[in-house]
Amino acid sequence: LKRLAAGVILPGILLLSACGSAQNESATTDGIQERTIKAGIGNSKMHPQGQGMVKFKELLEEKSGGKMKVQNFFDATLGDDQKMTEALQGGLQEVTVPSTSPLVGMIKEFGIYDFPFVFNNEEEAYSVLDGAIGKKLLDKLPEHDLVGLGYWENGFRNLTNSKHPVVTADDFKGLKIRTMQNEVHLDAFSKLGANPSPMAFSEVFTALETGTVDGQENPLATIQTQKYNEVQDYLSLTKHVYTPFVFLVSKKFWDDLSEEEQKIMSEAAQEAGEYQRALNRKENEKALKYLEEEGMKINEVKPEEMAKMKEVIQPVTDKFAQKFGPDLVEEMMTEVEKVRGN
Ligand code: 2Q2
Repeated sequence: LKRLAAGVILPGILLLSACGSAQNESATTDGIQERTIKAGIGNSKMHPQGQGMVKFKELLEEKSGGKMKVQNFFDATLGDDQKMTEALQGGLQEVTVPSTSPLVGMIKEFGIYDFPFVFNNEEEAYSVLDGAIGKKLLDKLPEHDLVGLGYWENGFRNLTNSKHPVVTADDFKGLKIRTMQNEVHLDAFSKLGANPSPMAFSEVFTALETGTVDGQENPLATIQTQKYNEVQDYLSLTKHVYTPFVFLVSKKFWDDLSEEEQKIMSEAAQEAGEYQRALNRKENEKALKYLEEEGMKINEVKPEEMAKMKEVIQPVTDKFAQKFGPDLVEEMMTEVEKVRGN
């Protein structure tokens, strides 16, 4: 009888507890429906941004009890930043995490992040992005059928080219440089005497390989994962702009979510963003060593030369500050001074 009882009772208890936990599980996830989220980026899966998307997928699937599934697409297979952002606006894709720079044609205020030599380090950038200013810009997204869940890190941009080292402000003269599709970058490189050529990210490697352009500028992890070292001889550590990524969600999709679904999606994007920023900084350190081992001729740029570059570009910054909102620019500079002063 004991054996029988044990036989019957135990599974019964297990069944009950299973039901119970199943019951609990459905209780914690009853505001969550089965959903599939197409998430596309331009970088590769191995890039810190790609690893951030893998983390986002893990976190959201875990938080939703497996109901909200993320399909990640890398290497611009769903298109470049502008195309994927338009797909979100049309409700054809749910998530993308572009640089803010190619979106300035749509949300002009994002252009303040393209001003050169504003931030000395990542902490200064985070104080602006994660504070009132960053939020002000995210709050402009819904009117463009987009929702912004925070900023990830593309990072400080450095120049590569196939002609010569860039050590002084004069060294940009005559270089054909690919830029993002962004009017501030275009004007700034023109002011330095370069010949800027705006193009989408996925076209850059071929343009460098064929010599259509002499150079490009991107953070170190991107230079490594895009294998630009195979078609570029010189790397100059200009650190001329800090570019953020912005985590975008289609508003059409977002408005259909329950409060609970919105909450866990925000949490997943935020937590994956913290992970991605830390990974990006680590990978940038490793990329520098890798690129040196791969034979790139690397040069630092002296602070006084950076100051000279900033001075040459100042008329461009002043022009766009008027366009993007002088108060907003003033607020950003004040925030940076405050953090720098601490
Ligand atoms: O130079 C670029 O275009 C890159 O910095 C990209 O903005 C970035 O890598 C991603 O937005 C590409 O999807």
